[in-house]
Amino acid sequence: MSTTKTILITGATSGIGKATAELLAREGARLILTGRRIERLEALKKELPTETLILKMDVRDRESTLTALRSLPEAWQDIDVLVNNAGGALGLAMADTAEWSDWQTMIETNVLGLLTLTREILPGMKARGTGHIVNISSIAGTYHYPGANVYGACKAFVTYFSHAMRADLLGSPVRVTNIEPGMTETEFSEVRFHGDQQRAGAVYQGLAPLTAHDIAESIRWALAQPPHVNINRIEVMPVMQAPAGVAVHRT
Ligand code: NDP
Ligand code: 8X3
Repeated sequence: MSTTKTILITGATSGIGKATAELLAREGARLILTGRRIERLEALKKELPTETLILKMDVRDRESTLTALRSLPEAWQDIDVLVNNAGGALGLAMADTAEWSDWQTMIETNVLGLLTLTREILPGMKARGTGHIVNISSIAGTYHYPGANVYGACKAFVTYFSHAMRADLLGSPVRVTNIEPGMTETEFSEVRFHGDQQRAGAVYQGLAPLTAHDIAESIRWALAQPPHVNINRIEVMPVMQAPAGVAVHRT
């Protein structure tokens, strides 16, 4: 990867976003790291061996997100790579009992937040004739499981939108990659279960889940391809997880 690439990663305060920042920093990229927990970004910036700019950003807040992006110093405005990673699940309740606020937050973060960043940054990439957008979707966007209703639908949106952008961008050198991880041990489950660490820990017991670094490595590989190659999608699961068919209820 060229050492001159400027890469913006949303949700770099933990998990996949943080691991991606750490990996790409070692490759020499200049990083713009965003998230709500600015103190974590400040600590991460100190550890990274590369030029790094941090931005406090809540992707649900479109106005302040746009203001932050438009206030970037001139030398940081030409973003070569956007990693739309900020997101997550809230709750695992069935559709008849799920919390409305959880649904709303998931849509605002995983769908609208990703659209805000993309719509703002993509025109510059297209005008400059260079760029790569990496969207972090999920296997939940392809394979249903009970309680993933709106989370899975958000990720199905991300997967569809990634492929639709490829169609829109045909004829432009701008690339789009959709990453679809399975179970990855991060703060994901702690967030999903509203801070219940015991319930979150149980998700990863008795199996070897993916690590955030595993997914960062997929992102790094997709970015490292020569300019004529577009990796459309990467679906990754732990060996100990598999799509296991259609369920039947018997009386
Ligand atoms: P983490 O909870 O560890 O990280 C989530 C990141 O998203 C944090 O940096 C968080 O930052 C950021 N974020 C959440 N909400 C907002 C917001 N409103 N504004 C800005 N940033 C936000 O989970 P993961 O690393 O696992 O999740 C990263 C992505 O990977 C998500 O899109 C998730 O859906 C996806 N994914 C995860 C899988 C897994 O099993 N872990 C599998 C498949 C996909 P902060 O709270 O500081 O704002
Ligand atoms: C997270 C992956 O399998 O927990 O998107 O839904 S899974």
